[in-house]
Amino acid sequence: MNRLIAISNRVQAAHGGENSNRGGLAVALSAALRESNGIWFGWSGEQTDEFTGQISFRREAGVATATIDLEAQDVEEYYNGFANRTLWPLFHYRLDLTEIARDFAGGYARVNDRFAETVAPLIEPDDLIWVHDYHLMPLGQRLRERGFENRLGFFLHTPWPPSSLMVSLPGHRELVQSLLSYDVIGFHTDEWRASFIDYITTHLGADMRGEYAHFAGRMTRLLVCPIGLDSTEFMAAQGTPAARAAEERLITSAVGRQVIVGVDRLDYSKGLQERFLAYEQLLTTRPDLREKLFLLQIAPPSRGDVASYQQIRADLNSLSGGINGEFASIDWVPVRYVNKGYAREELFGIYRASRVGLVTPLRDGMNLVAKEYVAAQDPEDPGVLVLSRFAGASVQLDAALIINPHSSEDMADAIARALSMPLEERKERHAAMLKSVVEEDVRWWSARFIAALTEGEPNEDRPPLALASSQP
Ligand code: GDG
Repeated sequence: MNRLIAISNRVQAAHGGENSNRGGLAVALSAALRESNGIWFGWSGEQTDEFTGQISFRREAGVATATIDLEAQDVEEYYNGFANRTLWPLFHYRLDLTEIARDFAGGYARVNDRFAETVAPLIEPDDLIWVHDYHLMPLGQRLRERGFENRLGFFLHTPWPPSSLMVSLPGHRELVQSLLSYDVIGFHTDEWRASFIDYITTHLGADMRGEYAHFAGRMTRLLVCPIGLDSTEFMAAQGTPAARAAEERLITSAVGRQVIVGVDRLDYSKGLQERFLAYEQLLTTRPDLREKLFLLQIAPPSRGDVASYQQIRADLNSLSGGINGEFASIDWVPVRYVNKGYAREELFGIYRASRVGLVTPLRDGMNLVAKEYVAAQDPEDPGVLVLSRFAGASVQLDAALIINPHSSEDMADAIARALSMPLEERKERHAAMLKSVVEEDVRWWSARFIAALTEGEPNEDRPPLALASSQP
């Protein structure tokens, strides 16, 4: 296997902790990086007075990491700015929250240049380079400009928005065009890929032949490659003291009531307000269910420097307070709303103790919580997943109760149906979903992407190389 260089905004292998999402990407990439003696390059998360390009090398859990510090202005314009205040809302169809500012775009270009400049000396001619996510879209082109002809791949972890939204971003053409410097671009679903194809054919005049986009003499494979869970690692939590303690603690405190659980980063894309409103609707229209259930919402804060995230936090405090004020009794609190993170093993126990898993984003590239909820269930007595049709996960997990998160009534009905679903139906639905969670896991995902990226790898879809050179 050629050596792999993974590049992402943050290097997750280097940072653990309760709020981190170490499970998925870190494990998948770490395995591939170890196997190929590769390197994971990214921002350290630290700020420095003046950018020096100095790289800190470390080895963690057998993975070589290389990180750089960024200046305060970089963090403000590139990370808090263009990445989190422009691209994230735009890519989640939230034009109302998308902030357009030239400083942000400038900071984004500068940091992508800084990444290219700093990682360049680490790259050997045969290395495979795999860039991750919306923070680093132009990086491939920046490397090509520096003369690198390595195989370059890019994976988008978010949705790709419809072209009618994409064109509201100043400089959208240059940005999307820069993506066509990669050899492979991966998307979670056909829908995100189709939106991308619509954009490049309509606005750039690119030409699609099979899975390949042809543009300016290059061809780029557009791959649907849904990320999976590290199901082996996650399911190994079963029976550990931490998982058991969390499960027992929740069951004991539930005193016979059914638990409905939600676990989400505190983010407007996750549809938390709509979820709380649907739950309120359920308590209003089904008085018979009151006192027989409660909603446990775990929502560790994220991106607290961005105003829209402060706003959602305030909204949720007020919504949960309102529901509790209206419906609680002396020994029943209908919403347990927790703004802190739990260790992964504890999460396993919490999912397992819950009869309903509520995953109701308004828009989500994939959503790994849905897969975690399925993986944590007891196959002999599984809970029911209620899943938004707007999460990429709904393609593979179509045996969930699929809902429209914009409809409180739809969501409330699905929760009620989940609570009374007969054991046989629960088992059937769960078995179908578990199969996909286990078979299409995170190793399957990274192996699939790396196979597409590796030149010379057997690949029937791939047109002969002569085709590429015959392009204008
Ligand atoms: C992006 C895309 C795509 C949450 N609370 C705690 C905790 N978490 C973990 C979950 C899960 C992860 O965070 C969240 O992953 P998601 O996939 O749900 O969402 P994003 O963070 O938005 O990720 C998404 C993903 O990239 C991968 O491509 O699926 O669509 O938006 O693993 O368990 N982890 C711990 N404690 C918590 O309290 N330890």
